[in-house]
Amino acid sequence: MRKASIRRTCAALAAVTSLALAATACGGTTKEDVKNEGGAAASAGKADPNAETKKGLTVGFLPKQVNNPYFTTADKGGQKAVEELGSTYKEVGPSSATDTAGQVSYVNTLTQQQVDAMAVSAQDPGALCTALKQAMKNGIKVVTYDSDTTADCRNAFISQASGEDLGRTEVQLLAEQIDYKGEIAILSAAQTATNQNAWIEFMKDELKDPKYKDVKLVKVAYGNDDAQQSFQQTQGLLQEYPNLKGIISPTTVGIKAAAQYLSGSKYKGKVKLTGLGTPNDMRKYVKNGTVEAFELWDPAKLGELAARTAIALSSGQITGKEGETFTAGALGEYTIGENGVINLGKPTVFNAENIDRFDF
Ligand code: RAM
Repeated sequence: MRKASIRRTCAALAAVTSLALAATACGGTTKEDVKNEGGAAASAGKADPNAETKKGLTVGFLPKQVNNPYFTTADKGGQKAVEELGSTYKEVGPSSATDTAGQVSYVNTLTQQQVDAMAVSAQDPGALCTALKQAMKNGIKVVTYDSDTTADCRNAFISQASGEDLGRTEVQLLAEQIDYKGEIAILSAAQTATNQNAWIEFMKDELKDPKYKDVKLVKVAYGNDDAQQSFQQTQGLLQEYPNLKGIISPTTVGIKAAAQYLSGSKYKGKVKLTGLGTPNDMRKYVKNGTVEAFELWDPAKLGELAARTAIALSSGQITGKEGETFTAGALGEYTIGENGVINLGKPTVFNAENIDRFDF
């Protein structure tokens, strides 16, 4: 059977049978697929940095949540790059950040549609793995962006910044604002979100430093990247911990909802808030004194790097192995790091002085 027809059969099988069965039936290519020196490094053979960039590919983007402005901006960056490179872009995805089953079925749909590559932001690291492995077995290149799976379930992960930098700097930003003293809480997104949980681990580790001996993390709350739930969780935190001095919300939806609650309450300017937000969402809260400083990367560039990586993988310029390099258009040259991770760069800290220079 020719590769294309194996691919079609397997995709159809995956769509109509249980995935485990399809995986067994289509599992004949394991030697090629299993080699794992970076990400899944699922493609056989060596990278050819001089290979031509393929045109006419189809690249599917599957964000955690489609109606989240952060992902709208990220995916538009992806779309622009895909189209500039002469390929076709499509986006699918759930409208809730806790619809893990929905994400799995979108992966299966993209596999069935035989896209050439997909860029996925994982709601849950484990849940997507079987479906993503199935996609890779069908010759589809898989990159995760924003929120990773485990390394064997994708070819590369496009990380917004080093997780360690993000976790530690958010604690540093808040601690300075509360003079290194008092109770703090974290308002996160979904409890399963890989990116959020990685950052929270680094926050906890940062707090072990003796300079934070008077700072106490009292609770991690989850607003599920839903505006209303995040607002209510903030309200609940203040009710439960009336002495709370600060909140870190490492999610664009969470920090915006928390700022909205604080700014209309007696806690405005007293309970400090930092985390990850977009300048356009947060501008008014910086200007009205609710928020001093927060950080983020440029989501459009994250999407662009995900798209360019997906196309470089599909073109054979990289395989996802540590040490490979490629040029991502105007973003410049990137080197694949350990476990197939590619870091976009350093995040920007926004405050009253610089926020008007940014528009996203
Ligand atoms: C939300 C999502 C996303 C995260 C940003 C900071 O939009 O949770 O995964 O990276 O915030």
